[in-house]
Amino acid sequence: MENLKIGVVGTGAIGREHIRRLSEKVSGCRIAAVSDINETAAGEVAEKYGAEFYKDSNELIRSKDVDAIVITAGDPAHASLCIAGLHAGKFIFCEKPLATEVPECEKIVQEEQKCGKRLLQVGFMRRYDPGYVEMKRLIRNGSIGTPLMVHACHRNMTHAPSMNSDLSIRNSGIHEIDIMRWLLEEDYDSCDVIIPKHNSHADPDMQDPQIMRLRTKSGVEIDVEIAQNSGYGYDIQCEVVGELGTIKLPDPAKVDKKIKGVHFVDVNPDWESRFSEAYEIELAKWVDEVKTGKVTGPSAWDGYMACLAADTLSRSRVDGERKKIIIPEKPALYI
Ligand code: ISE
Repeated sequence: MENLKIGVVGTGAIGREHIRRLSEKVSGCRIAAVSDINETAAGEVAEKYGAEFYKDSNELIRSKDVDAIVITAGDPAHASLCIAGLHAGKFIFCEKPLATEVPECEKIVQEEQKCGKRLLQVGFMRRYDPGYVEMKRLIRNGSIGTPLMVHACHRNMTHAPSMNSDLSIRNSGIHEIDIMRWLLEEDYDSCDVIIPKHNSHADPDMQDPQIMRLRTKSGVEIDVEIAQNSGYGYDIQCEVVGELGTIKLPDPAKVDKKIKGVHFVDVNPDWESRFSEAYEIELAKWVDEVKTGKVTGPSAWDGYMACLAADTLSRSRVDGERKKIIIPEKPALYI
C-alpha cells in the first residue's frame, strides 16, 4: 500500500519529535506537509523532510495531498483544528489534551458522531508504555484481586515559564487522569486537590506540588502527586494495591551501577526519554490502523472524559471542595 501522506500542524518540540519518529522509525508513511504559526520554524522542518510548507493550517487540513493530520500545535488551538479535520473527513491524531475546555470537547464529540465513524485519536501515549500495558494485563487477569487503591506520582524536573497551578492539572495531570481510567476500566465519581507545603523553587503564585485525588465509581481511591520542580529528574511512579497483591510500574530498563563505592541507577531527565518507546509504538500503530480505515487508540470520548475530570479537579483546587464528576451518557460510536 502507498505511504500514508501526513500533514503536521505544529512544529514545536513535540511536533518535531513526532515528525522525526514518523520519518525515521515508523514505516508506511511520510511527512507530506507542515504548518505552524512560527513560519520560520515550519519552513525549516519542511525543507529538512522534503514536505510542503503551508502558511494556512486549514488549507493543509483540506489539501488533497494530505491523507491524515497530526495536531501538535499549542493546546488552545487543538479544538478548532480537530473540528476542521473532522469537517475534511480525515483521520486525526491530536496530542493531549484534546482541548482545553469541556464545551470544546463536547463539540468535537458531536462533530465526530456526524462523521459516522471514529476518525480521531488522542495522544495519550502512556497506554502504549510496556510497563502500564503489563500492569493492565495483571489487573485484568485477576493477579492482584480487586483493585482498592492507586498511589502515583508525576514529577517534572523543572517547568516551562508558561506552567501554572491550573496547567499542572490540565497539561501534566491529564496523563494520570487518563491512564488510571484506562488501567481500572472505570469512570470517576468524585475528586479533590490537596495542597502541600510550597516548593520554594516554584513561582510564588504557583501551587507546586499538588496532590490530585480521584475516586472511581466502584470506590477505588487514587492519589497522584503532581510536581513541577523535583530538582532531580523526571519521575513517574504508579502502584496499584489490590485485595491479593500489589503491582508497581517499572522504569524502562537502566543499568544498575556500582562505581567507586557508589551504587546507583540514572534517573530519566525528561518525558521524551522516559516515554520514547511508548511514542514510537503509539505512532506506528496509528499509521497501520489509519491505513486499514479503523482506529482503536484513545478516542475523542476519552479525551473528553479526561478534560472533564481535569476541569472538575481545577475547580476543586480553587475552592477546596470535593466535587462530583458528572459523566454524560456515552454515545454508541464510543462503545
Ligand atoms: C508535558 O506536556 C507532557 O505531556 C509530559 O508527558 C508530561 O509529563 C509533562 O508534565 C507535561 O508538561
